[in-house]
Amino acid sequence: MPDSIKISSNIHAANDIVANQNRALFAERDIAVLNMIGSPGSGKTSILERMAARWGASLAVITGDIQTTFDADRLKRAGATAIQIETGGSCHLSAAMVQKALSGMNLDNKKLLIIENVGNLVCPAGFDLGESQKIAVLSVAEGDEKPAKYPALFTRAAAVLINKVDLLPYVKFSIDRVREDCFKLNSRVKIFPLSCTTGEGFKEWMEYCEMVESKKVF
Ligand SMILES: Nc1nc2c(ncn2[C@@H]2O[C@H](COP(=O)(O)OP(=O)(O)O)[C@@H](O)[C@H]2O)c(=O)[nH]1
Ligand SMILES: [Mg+2]
Repeated sequence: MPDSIKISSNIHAANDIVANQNRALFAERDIAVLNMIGSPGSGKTSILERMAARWGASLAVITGDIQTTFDADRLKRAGATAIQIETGGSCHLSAAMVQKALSGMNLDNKKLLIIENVGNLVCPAGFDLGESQKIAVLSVAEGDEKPAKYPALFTRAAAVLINKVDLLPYVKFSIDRVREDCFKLNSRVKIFPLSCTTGEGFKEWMEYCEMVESKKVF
């Protein structure tokens, strides 16, 4: 048992070294970076497509999946600058994977980079990629008890995007409960109810991104 604890702490220590190199690169290039984490199907790519419609190629995205380039293809079609990481099985992105992707990405004239992590509420929360902030995405169809059940992500997330609010008439989900549970874990968290279908909430969410970009919120 002690051996497995040691291996895990070595993995995190090795990851942290590369995450700090990524962070130094982002600071040098004056680019804000959000690490977007949520379940498969919560709407991460759909949110980014709406953002791409506004910011076009100045929005840079690194998107992670086990396999396929579907998401990067979608985001390029939506106008963003996008690159895909296929992890081949890993349930989260590591700082080294992001570093490798960055070597193939032109960051000139980019102010905001979003890393769409592999769909998973658990593992990605434990790996620093060098980001400015972690952003959690939770859709209303997943259930309002998820922040209480999966606190690692919701403790670390600077903002929680509650997506698919257009489905609220059809599912049992309390935004107030999510708000309360998230505040218990992190009293500074910002909550953004969103719908990619109707566009609800995007004005506020994109204003927040602009504040992160201009370093008005950390
Ligand atoms: N009703 C509704 N469906 C959504 C919304 N956002 C995404 N979807 C749908 O949810 C599914 C998964 O979306 P996707 O962006 O691929 O999720 P990801 O796996 O988190 O990247 C797709 O069928 C989307 O069309 C939303 O706000 N409302
Ligand atoms: Mg996706």
